[in-house]
Amino acid sequence: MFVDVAKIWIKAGKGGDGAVAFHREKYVNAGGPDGGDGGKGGNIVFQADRNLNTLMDFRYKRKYVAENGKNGGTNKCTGAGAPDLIIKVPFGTLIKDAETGLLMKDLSDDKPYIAAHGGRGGWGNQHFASSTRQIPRFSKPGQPGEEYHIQLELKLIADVGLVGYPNVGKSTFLSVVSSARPKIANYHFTTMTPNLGVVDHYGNGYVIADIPGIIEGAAEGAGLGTAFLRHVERCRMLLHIVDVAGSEGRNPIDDFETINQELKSYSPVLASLPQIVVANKCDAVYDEKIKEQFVAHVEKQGYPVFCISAATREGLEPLLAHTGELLETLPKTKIFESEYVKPVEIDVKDKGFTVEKENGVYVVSAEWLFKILETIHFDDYESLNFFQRVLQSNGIIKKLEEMGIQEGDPVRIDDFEFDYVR
Ligand SMILES: Nc1nc2c(ncn2[C@@H]2O[C@H](COP(=O)(O)OP(=O)(O)OP(=O)(O)O)[C@@H](O)[C@H]2O)c(=O)[nH]1
Ligand SMILES: [Mg+2]
Repeated sequence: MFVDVAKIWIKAGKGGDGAVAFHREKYVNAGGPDGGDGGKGGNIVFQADRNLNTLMDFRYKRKYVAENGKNGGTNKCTGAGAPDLIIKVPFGTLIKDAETGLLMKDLSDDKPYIAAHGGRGGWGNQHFASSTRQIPRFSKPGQPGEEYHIQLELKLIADVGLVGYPNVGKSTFLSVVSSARPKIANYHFTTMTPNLGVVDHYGNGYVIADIPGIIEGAAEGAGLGTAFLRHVERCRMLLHIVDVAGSEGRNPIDDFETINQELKSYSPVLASLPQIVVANKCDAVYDEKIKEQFVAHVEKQGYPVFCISAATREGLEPLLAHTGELLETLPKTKIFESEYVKPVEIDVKDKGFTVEKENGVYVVSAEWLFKILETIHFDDYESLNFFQRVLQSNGIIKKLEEMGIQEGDPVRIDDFEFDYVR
């Protein structure tokens, strides 16, 4: 079964809690705090996989929860971090925040994407000792993991999209220009799910997507509707296939206009893609005049048009060559830009802060800074440097100096206390 949309819930692991412990050793009195930090919770990671082509698995399993980090131990032992939970999806899967509908990531390459970050482990009491607080009897709990309701949406990756009425020969065309073997039959909606085929044109391969036929009113749900058009949305161009033999008594000009109208109401961007018009079933034309009128009609609108017969394979070569040449001039397959900004990043925009002096300690208050603080690893030089830069660039250091801070004076931010070093 082909499934191209799914809703799931993902939750990254919680960070392990920090430990409260004190150094114990024979003959050593009142050892310092040595409670280790909690380990990081597992992330939820999406990874595109070439062996997958449907989101069907997500119909059956809808909850994805990564493991929690382990708690910190004595002796400055950091708890073990939890492994990432990796979710495999087909190439071309869009990951959206289901609540806002905003795109988090278009998974169109091999790079893994962390959709939900595991919580950071809490600090053990080893970090909370300072000149004014030598016996910290507390540690920090691990941070919760991020969680999201996610909408997955597959948009196949192809260069060329085949569009047209049902039964005009789209699948037949795909079967004669590529090694794909879609179902072909003389009735409407033979094709119920998209098929991909690769055209090997003088070593310059391109991918064609064959989708179900479209009929008048498709935008309102007639026939199979227009939902399948999502699979040609990132195509670079369209081949618009029209039955010019009038095998079903319809007029090819009307068919052509109807389809273009349906494309437009689905997406103006899709409708404005370069189109090559393919007049198919030329072997079975009973009224040359209808065909000629059709060709004149589309040419007048500026479309290139090729008369072919997918059944007898006539006229394919010039069409494939022209398609290959046109593709060389077109931009690459569309990768959709992320629109989603994590709420924390929004909060951080407000960079106000206050500094007060309480019993000789410089106390810095700033909600946004607490959030950054939670992400800092104080054992890590890079991380610490980053934190220094944050304090510097937001004027906090300047403010402390204005207040007369001296080397070695204690500074407290949230629960974290450290000695000021120039
Ligand atoms: N005479 C003739 N018949 C053709 C040609 N191309 C396709 N057909 C026939 O037209 C019918 C429909 O072909 P399909 O390839 O299944 O058409 P489709 O556009 O994929 O149809 P849907 O999947 O239902 O939208 C089949 O009976 C084909 O054999 C052609 O060039 N000439
Ligand atoms: Mg078909």
